[in-house]
Amino acid sequence: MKRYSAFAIAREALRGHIGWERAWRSPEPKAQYDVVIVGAGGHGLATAYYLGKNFGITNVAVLEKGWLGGGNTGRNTTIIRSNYLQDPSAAIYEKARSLYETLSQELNYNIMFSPRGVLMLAQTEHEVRGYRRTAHANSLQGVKTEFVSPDRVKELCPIISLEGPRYPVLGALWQARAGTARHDAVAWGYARACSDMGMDIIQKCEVTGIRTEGGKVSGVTTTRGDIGCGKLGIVVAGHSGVVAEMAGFRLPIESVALQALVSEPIKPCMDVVVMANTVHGYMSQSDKGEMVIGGGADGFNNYTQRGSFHHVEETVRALVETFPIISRLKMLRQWGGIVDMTGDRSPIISKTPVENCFINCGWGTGGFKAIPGSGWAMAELMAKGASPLADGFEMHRFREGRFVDESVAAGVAH
Ligand code: FAD
Ligand code: PYC
Repeated sequence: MKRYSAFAIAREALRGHIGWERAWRSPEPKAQYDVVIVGAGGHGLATAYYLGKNFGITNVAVLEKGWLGGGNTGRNTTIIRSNYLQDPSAAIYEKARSLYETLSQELNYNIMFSPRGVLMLAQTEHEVRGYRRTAHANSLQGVKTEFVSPDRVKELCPIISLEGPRYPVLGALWQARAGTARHDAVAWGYARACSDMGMDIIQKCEVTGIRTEGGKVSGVTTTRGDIGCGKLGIVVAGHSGVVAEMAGFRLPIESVALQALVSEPIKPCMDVVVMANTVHGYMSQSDKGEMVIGGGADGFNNYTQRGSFHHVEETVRALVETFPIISRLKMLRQWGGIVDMTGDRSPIISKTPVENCFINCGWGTGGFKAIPGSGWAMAELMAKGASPLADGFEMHRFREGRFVDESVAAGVAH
């Protein structure tokens, strides 16, 4: 694959852009692969990429029922941070954040990583104590965060109202190297790199069944025919329960809609990300100038990719009291994604009861930030049978009561 560069842009500009190649191939599925990954979201594609890059395993197919990146990866609000509380979480989220820092160069694809900093506002004494505790835990974990004063919050984000009609801003957990990235570019960049390594990314190919022989996975049934495989990775987020059932096991996962919205574009007014979890809303400004906004998840299980109206109203109300400047902004569009929630709000990266069948799911409302670290861990687990980064995230932890409780750090009420 030809490299993208400033020189290539200049060359193509001069010759009418006739020389750009397709970013990835669209091959017909083969009868057999060493590894099949179900789901071409960020986590599935990153798994395939690190299988090739770190372990030289390239006879890989990634099967996607819709279009690449069309699930939650292309629907999220792109917040990247690693300020979690528990050690296993800090390890995998910080690995992901640090990989994001150089991902554009590594993939030769501009994922527009913007380490603009994330503020998580503390608006009650309880939150102040909680975030101070997180900052202490993070310093022991080697994750750079700090608890900052209201004055510093105002300095970092002048459009915030510190008083608020209901809750004052008492401080914030600040991670300066956290930020955002262009969500679908992350999927596209990994896809292009996988295709370049000879892997097959097959879109419009829904997995409808999982075949086993003697308790071991042997392949999948799809809308484009049967495909055999030595190992299978299920990485389908909101549909994890459905696909696990095809393999004959159940997951402690609930699927609900989480939604987001964007405003009309305005001049630059905010160069950090703010999460206000008490009033409950979060906001950042995109490079186009739109305010990117999100709130809570639906309170009932569903598979819609829309979300309900009352969340839009509650979220906008919360953000208007935090940022009065946006009160007359028009909202442009709204959408939703189906997120996969576990009881402890931590992911599952695990072997399953079916031999050679692995699962990566449960990222719920917060998996975009984890994509590179999750792919790294899942690839290692699939190639070697164990990964230090996946330790603690096994699915049997729920049976044994070994939770990795991140319900506060998840940052989104559910
Ligand atoms: P997906 O991107 O959903 O990919 C799974 C793929 O599997 C889909 O493309 C789907 O079509 C495919 N699939 C399903 N079933 C089958 C089948 N049977 N056969 C073949 N393919 C199948 N996280 C953050 O870190 N920061 C945020 O700011 C943030 N904001 C969010 C805002 C919203 C509105 C939403 C919905 C989510 C947000 N998240 C955020 C969460 C994040 O988007 C997800 O955790 C993450 O994108 C999950 O990636 P994935 O690759 O596992 O899933
Ligand atoms: O995990 O940081 C997060 C997040 C923000 C919005 C949705 N998820």
